[in-house]
Amino acid sequence: MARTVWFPGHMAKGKRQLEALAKNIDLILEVRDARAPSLSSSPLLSIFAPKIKIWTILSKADLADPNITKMWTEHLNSKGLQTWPLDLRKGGLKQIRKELTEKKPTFRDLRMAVVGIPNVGKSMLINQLVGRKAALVGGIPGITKGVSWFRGEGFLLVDSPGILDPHTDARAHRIISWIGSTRGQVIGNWEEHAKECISFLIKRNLWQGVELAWGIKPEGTPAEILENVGRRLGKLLPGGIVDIDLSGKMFIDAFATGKLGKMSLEKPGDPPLWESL
Ligand SMILES: Nc1nc2c(ncn2[C@@H]2O[C@H](COP(=O)(O)OP(=O)(O)OP(=O)(O)O)[C@@H](O)[C@H]2O)c(=O)[nH]1
Ligand SMILES: [Mg+2]
Repeated sequence: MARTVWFPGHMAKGKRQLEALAKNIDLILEVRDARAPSLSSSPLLSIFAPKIKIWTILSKADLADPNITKMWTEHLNSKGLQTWPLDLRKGGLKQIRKELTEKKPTFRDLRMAVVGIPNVGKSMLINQLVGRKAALVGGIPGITKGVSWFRGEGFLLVDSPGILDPHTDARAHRIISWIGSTRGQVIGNWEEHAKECISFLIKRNLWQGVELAWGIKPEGTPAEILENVGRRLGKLLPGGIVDIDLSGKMFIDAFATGKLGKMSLEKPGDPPLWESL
């Protein structure tokens, strides 16, 4: 029987470790995925004192619709969260570094915690800020397993494991798997995930990227469309039958890594995404 959410032991441990050091933090860097900034917000912010300032990093901005990212940036800024949309692979953190220098206390380093759900780019942000490959980065969620400190010029940063809220609606966890932030296979099978994602994209008028990438039209049932994806990608079993499970995985992986074009799943003020599943 498939579990509905993914909350392995290292998340519970990471949360306890962060709670233990929360009172030593001057600034929180919360990393969210620019394609779904509300869905990908961290469930951990409540462990920090409310007076601690939060900066929001909208990572993977290169995979999101730039106009919608601009709307999010304005929206989050207006809520008092200083917001930075970034392609963390490229850098562009000069302004952040400058502002961090201005925030440094006189007699000690500035202490920051980097928090966020899995696979949003927390460790990559740390590497960009310290200017070297210090933290382990990887394309699957659950790479960072514990809390560790890194030193930059005038600041200390704590990296933490990606942590999900196990109490969030199971449908939210399914969408989180589309952006690569939970282990999809833990919460369902690839075929079902892909079919749900296909019907969501068609319903939301977000199919153009798939058509451009693979020349597949949004015609037929999600099952038929997924079969077309499998044929297009050559994912065939002996006898020419499409390997539907593998095709589903390929579809979700391509979506998560931006191969199906720039896509934003939600706008500020939208009802929770999972309600439309
Ligand atoms: N396209 C794109 N990819 C990014 C960006 N930031 C991170 N990535 C990719 O996202 C994946 C996850 O990056 P990590 O830094 O390991 O993410 P994390 O949040 O530390 O992940 P966990 O430790 O598993 O929670 C890697 O494959 C990165 O190359 C970005 O801004 N744009
Ligand atoms: Mg990490």
